[in-house]
Parts: sequence; C-alpha cells; structure tokens
Amino acid sequence: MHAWPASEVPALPGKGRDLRIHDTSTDGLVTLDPGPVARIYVCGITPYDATHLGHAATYNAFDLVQRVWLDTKRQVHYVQNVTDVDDPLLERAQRDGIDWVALAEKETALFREDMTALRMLPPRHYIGAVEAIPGIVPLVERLRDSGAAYELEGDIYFSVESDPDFGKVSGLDAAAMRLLSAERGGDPDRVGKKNPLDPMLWMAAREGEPSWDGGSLGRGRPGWHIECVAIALDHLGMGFDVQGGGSDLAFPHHEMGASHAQALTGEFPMAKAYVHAGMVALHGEKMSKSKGNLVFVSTLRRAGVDPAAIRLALLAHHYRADWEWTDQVLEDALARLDRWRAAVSRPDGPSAEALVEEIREALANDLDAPTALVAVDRWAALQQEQGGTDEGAPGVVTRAVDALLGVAL
Ligand code: 5CA
Ligand code: ZN
Repeated sequence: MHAWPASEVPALPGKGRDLRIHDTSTDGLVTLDPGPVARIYVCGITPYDATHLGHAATYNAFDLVQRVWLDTKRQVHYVQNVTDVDDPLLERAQRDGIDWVALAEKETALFREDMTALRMLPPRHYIGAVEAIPGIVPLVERLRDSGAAYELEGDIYFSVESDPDFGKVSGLDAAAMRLLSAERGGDPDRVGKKNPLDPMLWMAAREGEPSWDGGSLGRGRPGWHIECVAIALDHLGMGFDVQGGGSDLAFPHHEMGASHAQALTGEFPMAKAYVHAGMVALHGEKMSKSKGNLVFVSTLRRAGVDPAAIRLALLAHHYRADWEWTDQVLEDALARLDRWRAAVSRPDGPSAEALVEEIREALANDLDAPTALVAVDRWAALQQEQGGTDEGAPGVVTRAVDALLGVAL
C-alpha cells in the first residue's frame, strides 16, 4: 500500500538526545541505543471509524519517537500495518450493507489525509493484512509443523504453552488474561482448545466471507496477531527497537505477537521496548468504535479547526496518561497556537538556544510533550512581555516546534 506524503523535518542546531522510554514488558524506563538505523513497528488501524482522536493520540506518541531519533541524525525505519481484513471490519461492512473492500479503502484514504494534515511522518512500509497473506501462510505452516500450533475443525490455533516466555510482555495473571481475551477478539470459550487463551493463526474459510489460498492450510484468512508478526519480521527482523500501540494492545495483541515470534525464532523479545499509549475518553468512557463515542479528526478539520491546534491538544497530554477529550481541551490548544504564532511573527526575540535544549530534554525523557509545551509557553510569554534582540530566534523556535513536535506555526 502507499503511505502518505512526508512533511519536511527541519534540521536543528546542536545535538539530539537519546530516547529513554517506558517499556511495558519490564515496567521501567529503558534507554534505547538503536544504532544508525532505528527500527519501529506501530500497529495500524482496522479501517473503519477512522481517524478518531484516540487513534490520533496514539500515532502522535510514535511520531514523537521518530522525531527524537531523527534529531539524533539517525535514520528511522518505520513500519505500520492496516488490518484490512478482520472480523470487526467484516461485521461493520455487513451492518452497513457495503462492500468490505470499499469500506477499508475509503477509511484508509481518510486516515492518510488525517495523518498528512496532522504532520505525522509516514511509515517507510505501509502494509495491508491482505497483501501480507503470502508471507503469513509459511509462518503458520512452520508453527504447525514444529508443534507450536494445532488444528481445530479446520482452524489453526497457536499454543501459548509452547512459549516459555508467554506472559512477559503484559505481566498479567491468567484470570486477567482470560477476561481481556474475551473482550479483545479472542475466543476463550471455544470447546476443544488446548488453552482457552490460544489465539487463532488461520481461520478456515467461512460461508459468505472472503478467503485466500493458504497452501497446506487450506483456504482461509489470517489471525490478527500473526499479521503484525509477519509484517514486522519481514520488514524489520527480530529485536527491533520499539513496538507501539495503545495500551489496549498490550494484551493479547503484543503478548501473542511476541509469543509467535518466540516460537518461530527461539528469541524473546521481538521488540526491545513495548511502548503503549494511554486511552483517550469521551464523556467518561474510552473512545471506542463499539461504544460509538467518537470525535473524528476529519470532523474537526471540516469545521475549520487548524490541524496544528488538534496536534497541540494531543501534545498537551502525556502519552502514557489516560485522558478525556473535551471542548475545553481544544479551546486551550487554539489559544496556545495563537500565542505561539504571535510570538514567532516578530523578526527577533529572546534567545531560543536554551528552549531547544529544554524541548529535546523533555521529549527524550519518556516523550514528555506537556513539559516541552510549557517551555515554549515560557518563551512566548517572555517575547510578549519583554521581547528580545536575538535576531532569528523566532525562526529557531518555529523550526524546533516543527521538527520536534510536528506543529507548523
Ligand atoms: N489494527 C489493530 C492493530 S494491529 C487495531 O488495534 N486497530 S484500531 O483501529 O482498533 O486501533 C488503532 C490504534 O489506535 C491502536 O494502537 C489502538 O490501541 C489505538 N486506540 C484505539 N482506541 C484508542 C483510544 N480511545 N485512545 C488511544 N488510542 C486508541
Ligand atoms: Zn498490530
């Protein structure tokens, strides 16, 4: 699939900082040392009800990871998927009486537009589940042939007991896992499974549903977790730096992905850091497709809201926090954008050197964007109250805010 156009990232004076980031697996901060090419996999959308502000907040977090790495003069090898075939997508298409392919294409196109407007840097490889099927089939065959997977009425299940490291990503106990499995696409109550948590790797063709040639697996379609493992291993290989997504992906999705990869390669972990963004809520509940309590980026854009303000609204919250979208959040962001734009509209101002370092330091410290915003606020207030004689300082601020925060002033 094609991704979306990249906005330019201005180079900044001085030196970027290495990223310390929270890893769910160890529940602590890790300092990543990616080498000259940093590798990141971010789980993409299931293309319906896109792009809501919860999605946008999560992609904003991983856009910051890229920007911190780019600031250290590294290249970033970024891969993202699109789950363009899965039960919830098919169910939505059925409910609305539309073709599932058309639904996926329309929503993916809208997502690309929203990401472009928000200045999210595109992945180098943007891969759909459907186009990944030829790479998924041999992995499932290998898992089955090595005894890590088994057949149940034509479907192939992964056996979580085949992985000695199972449970290390999320750190949850069996009861919590079972509850979340039922909520998040698993089928713990299906009779005949070796372990209720075992996830499907390959679903045999069902009447009236799309299916593909699966070689020795028979016709069918891939399970969700193996999709991301196949794409990540194909484009990044084992031991990449970050796997990212919202906190609702820690279990089962990232746990199962790590297990699949362990069974395939004998290695754990697939990613050096498992990084999870908090959940955005609306009216007191997590914004979710199933509840329908959604605010869309495209709705705000159509109403004339500057995408830079939407981005500032996201940045005002620490990526690991759960937070609530309200009208006030947007109003505050609009006011901040006005203040910043006024402050950089003059040819000179207070020195910006310290500010660039403050933004760098805040982001390198577990992507602390709110602290970075407060630092820019202080510079803008100083400009407003006293001005300054440093020629070009407003230009430096504009470039730093663009390069490190993705906000166009
Ligand atoms: N296609 C899979 C990942 S492989 C998927 O989870 N798709 S999704 O469309 O449901 O979600 C896309 C991303 O947005 C995921 O990282 C998910 O954790 C995140 N997300 C979903 N809802 C919210 C929310 N309310 N707040 C923050 N992030 C969210
Ligand atoms: Zn995924």
